[in-house]
Parts: sequence; C-alpha cells; structure tokens
Amino acid sequence: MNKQNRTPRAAWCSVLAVVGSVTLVACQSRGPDLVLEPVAPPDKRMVTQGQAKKIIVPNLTSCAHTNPKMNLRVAAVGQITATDGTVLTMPADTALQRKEGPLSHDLYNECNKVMPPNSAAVSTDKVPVIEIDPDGEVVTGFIMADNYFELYVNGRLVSVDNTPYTPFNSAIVKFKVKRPYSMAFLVVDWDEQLALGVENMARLNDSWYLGDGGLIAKFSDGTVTDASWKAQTYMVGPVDSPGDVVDKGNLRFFDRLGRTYPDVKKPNCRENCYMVHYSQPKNWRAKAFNDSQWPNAYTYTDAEIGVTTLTGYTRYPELFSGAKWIWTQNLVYDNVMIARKVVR
Ligand SMILES: [Ca+2]
Ligand SMILES: [Ca+2]
Repeated sequence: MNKQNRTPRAAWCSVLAVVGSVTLVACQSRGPDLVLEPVAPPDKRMVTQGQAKKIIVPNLTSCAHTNPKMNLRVAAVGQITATDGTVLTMPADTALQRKEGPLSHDLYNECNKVMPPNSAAVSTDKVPVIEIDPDGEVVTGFIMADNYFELYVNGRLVSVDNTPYTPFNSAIVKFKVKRPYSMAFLVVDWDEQLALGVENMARLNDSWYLGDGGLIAKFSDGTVTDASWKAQTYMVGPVDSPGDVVDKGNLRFFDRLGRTYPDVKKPNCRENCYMVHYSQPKNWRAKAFNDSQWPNAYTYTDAEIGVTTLTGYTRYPELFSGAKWIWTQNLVYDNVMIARKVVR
C-alpha cells in the first residue's frame, strides 16, 4: 500500500463527565482511512467530425405540463462513429437513457408544476432518503445543473435529473452516509445538433448557438460546489481542427475562442466542425477513484453563467448561498463534465 495514497485518520473527543480525578472522554473517529486506487491510465482521445445523424432516442424529455411560453426543447440522443471506429453516444451515455437510478425530486420544475415561490415555501419532507450507510447522517442537497446531472455517492446512484435539457429545473436529494464519502457528478450541456455542441436558440433567434454549462449544489453538512472540487472535461468543441484542443497530461485546453459569454466567438467550420472526446475512466463513480491528477474545478459567477433564465436557482438564494457555480476550464466549449469531491 502506497503511504501517499492514504489520508490521515482524524478524530474528535468530548468530555462526558468528571468524576473525582477521573475525566471520562468519548472519542469519535471520522471513519476509516480512505485508500485510493492507483491513478487510472490516461483517457483515450477520440475525434468526430460533423453532426450525429443516427438518432437512437428521439426525445428523452417527458414533460407532463406544457404551455406555449415554456422553454421546452427536444433532448434527443444520437450516435456517431469516431475516426478510430469507436461508436459514441451523443451528447452522452446517461443513466436517464439507461433507465437507472432514482429520478430527481423536484425543487423547481415547470414540467411537474413544482414552482415554490421562495425558499420558505420549499419542503424537503417528502424527499426519499437513499441509504448508503445505515449508521450515517442524513445529508440534504439542492442541485441545479445546466442541463443534465446524475449524482453518485460512494459509487451509488442517488439522483438522475428527470429533465435532461429544458425547461431548466432544479432538484433536492437526500442520502444517509458516513464520512469520508465521495460525490461524483456527470453533467451534460445538452444540445440539438448532436456531436457539434450546437443549440437551436429560438429566444436569441440563433440556430447555431454554442450552449454553455454549469453546476451548483449545496448540502446540509456544509459541502458546497467550489474550487476544491475536481472537474474533468470529456467532450471539447466544436473546433476548426482537432489540434486546437491541446492536451498536457490530464489537462485539456481550448480557450482560443473564449471561455465564457459574452466574449465567446464561433469557429468557422459549421457542419464540418470537429469534436474531441475522451473515454471516461472505468471507475470514476467509485469512492476510491484516484482523481489526484485531475484539474480543480473552475468557478463561475452568476453573470458568466447567465442565470436570468434559471429560475430554479435565482428564486432560492438561501438554499444555494455559499456555493459556487463550477465547470471545467471552458464553460462553452467543454460540453460533458465529471466533477468529484471527497467529503472528509
Ligand atoms: Ca436538467
Ligand atoms: Ca457547449
């Protein structure tokens, strides 16, 4: 066992009673040491060109209540073959499509007419508790992802975003767990022109709009999304040339055309654009997955995220206070992100 892979055992003690000259002390361990796996081999880099034409799911969104004013868009799933022959699912292979795991409990969702007017009107009573450790503490979390998230705690799937694209929704999750524990999010910036990362943005009268991502979450045990999280990108583009995306070990860079709105520019390639993909490590969901070589998350302001249409967030400032929006290096050109945190 590599000593560097171990985290020190922590404990805190409290005085129960003093009887004469004897002091009774109770100590509680913060849980067993977390032994990390060896660093995984490098992710395989793959390249696609153009739009995914093969559609395998016409629309993953099921919206019970619709109205003409809603920002309701089609969340299709497609396939495209990379230049090395790998068949890739676009925009991502998700638990929602595989029908795995518990669907998210709504904090705010126009599709289900769950729209509490403010934080005081939000109830967490009916949120089911996913039990990971029977003797753990119940942690309640508020989550908003642009656009889709799935959350694993200690490798166990605890919440699958029930609305993968739009309307923008937010969720409440509860799980019972002991420290140290891991959280791992897969987050997808969905789009219509699959494998190009291009949206049909009717609101802006732009059918070739580059969407951007974002994840914010706050948990009752004090854990919040911030720069202490790890965040890795798995899909970068659209780019004029695959060589525009530069790898340095586990760091992936593309910032030539900007990182956030309003300064982002579009590439010239249109339907011939390339997308650079990376294979996800087999065990990224696991508690002991070694993310030490991953970059830390970048934090983004409300203005950079563009929260004006994210009512499921802006209506509940108290529920998200102290948490930061996170993503990888490029809020626009990085389209699929895995974010991880070990809570000690
Ligand atoms: Ca969503
Ligand atoms: Ca994007």
